[in-house]
Amino acid sequence: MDSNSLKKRLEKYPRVKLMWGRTPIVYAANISRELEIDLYIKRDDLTGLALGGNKTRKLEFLLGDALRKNCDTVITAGAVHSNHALQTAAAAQKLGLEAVLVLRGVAENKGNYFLDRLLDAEIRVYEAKTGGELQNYMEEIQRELLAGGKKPYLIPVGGSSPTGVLGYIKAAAEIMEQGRELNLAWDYVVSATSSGGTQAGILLGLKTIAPAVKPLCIGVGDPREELLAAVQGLVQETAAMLELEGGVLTGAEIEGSTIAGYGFGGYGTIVKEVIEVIRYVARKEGIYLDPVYTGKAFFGLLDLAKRKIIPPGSRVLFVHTGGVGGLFQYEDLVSGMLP
Ligand code: 5PA
Repeated sequence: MDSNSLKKRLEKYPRVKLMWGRTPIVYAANISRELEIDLYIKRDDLTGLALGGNKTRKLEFLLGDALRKNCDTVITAGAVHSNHALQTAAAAQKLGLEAVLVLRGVAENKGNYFLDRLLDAEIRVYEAKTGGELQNYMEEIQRELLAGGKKPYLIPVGGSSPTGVLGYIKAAAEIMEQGRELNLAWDYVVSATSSGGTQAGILLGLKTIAPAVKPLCIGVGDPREELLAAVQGLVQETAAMLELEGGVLTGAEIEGSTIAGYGFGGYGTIVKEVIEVIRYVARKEGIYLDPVYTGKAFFGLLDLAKRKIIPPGSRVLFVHTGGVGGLFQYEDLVSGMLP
């Protein structure tokens, strides 16, 4: 199937425009020279909503669905520094919907949490340990709002529902179109993966329109089995929504594209090796990565290229999924790691 036919299939799902347009792809000339690969960066950190990031793409479809269902309030969840929560609150406010953020951790008045407060989002912070616990709190709030006559729309952690995945199916089509315009056939598309929605969209989208391109989705410390199960489920359900039965990936294909070993002890751990990578990319290309997702994913990319698992001469697209607000959440910790 070609990218236009894939985009046609997306048209039956409502979408609100939150992106400025297509995000740019830039050539990382200095890093390319050092790694002996051709490295391009897709600037999904520049989507145009709040601080930008991958959630904008998912929210275009999620909030399209919420508006079609006449909902008036959006509930979502994440860690206290969640990029997804910030993006959701910003998008909801812009569209005239109320936003309730269900956050876990310790609230400190900085980073994304501070930006959430500037948006006047309703924030509830819990000491929950897992995403599952947050889901229960969200459902409790949903019942509360329904009883009060509201029409809530619940978005899971990371916006990783099949409707959210549609955003990264569209991104896969965009990546292939831009490749054609640049006269480039991508060998690899590399991104961070956490709640699995971005990965599911990239895998299913590429498998459908560009099966020769190899996706490498780098885990950032979440439990691998849970991630694989989430991606498998999302791929299946999204394929059914778009009638892409031929595009469904096998468990082995999903496992093969899910790269472990770069979580540095677990989700949200801030480590010096990753800060070194953030400094390197900032110095070489003038682009900031974040310490929780894109910094770890880029560490993985550098390591795979140095070990020639990504062979010299490969054309590699790194998807910068945003998250720069995270640097300000951990300003003190990161400052202590600087030389
Ligand atoms: C996140 C996730 P997925 O969740 O779709 O796998 O995307 C991973 C990812 N890059 C990549 C950035 C900057 C991200 O923020 N963020 C979550 C959040 O709550 O912000 C879902 C965890």
